[in-house]
Amino acid sequence: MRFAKLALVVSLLLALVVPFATAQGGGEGLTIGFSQIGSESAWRTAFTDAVRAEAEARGINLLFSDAQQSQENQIAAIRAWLAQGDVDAIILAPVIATGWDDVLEEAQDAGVPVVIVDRNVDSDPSLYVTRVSSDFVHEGRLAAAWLVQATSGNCNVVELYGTVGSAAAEDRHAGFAEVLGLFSGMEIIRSETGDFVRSNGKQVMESFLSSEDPANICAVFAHNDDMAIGAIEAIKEAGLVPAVDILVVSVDAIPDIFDSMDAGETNATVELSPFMGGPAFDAVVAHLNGEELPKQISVGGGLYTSRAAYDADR
Ligand code: GZL
Repeated sequence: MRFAKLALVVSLLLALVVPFATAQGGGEGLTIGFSQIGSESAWRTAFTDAVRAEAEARGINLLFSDAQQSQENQIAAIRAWLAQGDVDAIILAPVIATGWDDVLEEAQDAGVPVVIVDRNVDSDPSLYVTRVSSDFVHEGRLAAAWLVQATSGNCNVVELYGTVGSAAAEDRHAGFAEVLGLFSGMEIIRSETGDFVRSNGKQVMESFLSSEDPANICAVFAHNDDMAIGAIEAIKEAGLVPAVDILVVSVDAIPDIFDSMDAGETNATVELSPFMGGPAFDAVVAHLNGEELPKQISVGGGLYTSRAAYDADR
């Protein structure tokens, strides 16, 4: 492997995302609407629980809407809060990137600031205060860098894609494909959406295993751990050994993936912090105090191949 490529791989594995520091705490007495995508994955549920706990700790009156992965439901919830006129701010976790201009303009016209969390919107940044999120492209690059070094740059990969049109899926794919493209022996031979859902991950992996020669599948890259866990079940039911016959790398670092790692059934996961509520509430408070904020506040996460390494970083 040429030195330059190796240097890139190592640099990606060592890169850190330094979160932007805002004033900590505050928000007591505020009423904030939280439009959450749904409960499609264990990470999403952990994210919801963390936001609720943070609001409780700060004395924030949190109005919560679970959109069941429907943008229509998210927009309806935001419009209801605007009509009631009883929210000081809105936190939006957008299911997909497009289609938010109108409702964000309505919120701005109503004087209700919006903070984007997690996935992205393709609307003009003037329509929201800031976005608190991880760097999805970096997550994809990290996963690819680990796979390149684990296979010496020779691997046919099947990809379990997240929700079509979501920034998380689009950007994880982009980062993963960018690094793979540097190595002629690395190729994504199949890619299909499992919508970030565990059962879909199993079904799609079953279809890969029945339509491809399993001996030709070196690894599976799942855009989240839930789909990876579904894929692990499919690999085992096909009589193959996950993490050995077919390497497994994914994103989120949920507790269940470390159970799989302990069992030797998965290889690596990239951490996605569920603790975005604090920075989001801090951004609301800062904005309401008239402070200027950057348009991106990052939460970081590294790649882990063992529970011990993950626990050591807590
Ligand atoms: C990514 C987030 C994704 C998680 C999945 O930030 O939007 O959505 O990786 C979840 O678990 O469904």
